[in-house]
Amino acid sequence: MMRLYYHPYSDNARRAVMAAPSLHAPVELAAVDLRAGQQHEPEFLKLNPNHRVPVLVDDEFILWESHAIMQYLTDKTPGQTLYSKDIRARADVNRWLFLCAQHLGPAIGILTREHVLRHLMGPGEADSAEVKRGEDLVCEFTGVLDAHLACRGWICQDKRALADLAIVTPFTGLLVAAAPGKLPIGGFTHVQRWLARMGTLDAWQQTRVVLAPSNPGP
Ligand SMILES: N[C@@H](CCC(=O)N[C@@H](CS)C(=O)NCC(=O)O)C(=O)O
Repeated sequence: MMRLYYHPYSDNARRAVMAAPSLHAPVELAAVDLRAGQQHEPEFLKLNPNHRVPVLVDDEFILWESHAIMQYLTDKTPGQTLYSKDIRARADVNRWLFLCAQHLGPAIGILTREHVLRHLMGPGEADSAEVKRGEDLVCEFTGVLDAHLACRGWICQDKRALADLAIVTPFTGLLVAAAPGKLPIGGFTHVQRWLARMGTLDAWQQTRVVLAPSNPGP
């Protein structure tokens, strides 16, 4: 049984967590208490010196970085259909994974920090220049995705792939749960249609971020 360290409110962890049931992979979840700083404890730093979740442990093999974990889990799963062996189809998935890791995820991350994390952990009010920068970047990359989805039901080759699981998590994560209306993507109708479709997946339902009123967040 592999072990996946995560936090329930982490969008980055969620894409790896979602991959596991999508693949029926034998993975047990282990929560890391980020608010208590457990990610800085020596035992955890041995797993990931970057003090971040997710981390996958498969016997003596330790893997951090969420997109790499998704790729590893799919490569380990016989007969899976989320990550093609054909080099061009695989490169197509990779392109969207890198867009997510390098551009889209960090852009949404700016707004998560300004609208959610600042209120929880300080230093308080959102910085309007940062909000504007985050919104511009989110709109730029979401616009590219929206145009791409205009004639497709899924991101890659019109079948569900790792790219869909990777990209949906920041779009539907902590920012949306804790600060509704702060993600400026309402006008992107093709992305909205794709998000609605993603919302019907069991893996998405099972890993949905639900913030209880008594629990203010991460
Ligand atoms: N690029 C990394 C990002 C991981 C990441 O930033 N995780 C956050 C939670 S969303 C974390 O563990 N933060 C704790 C910290 O920075 O100390 C990945 O995709 O796995």
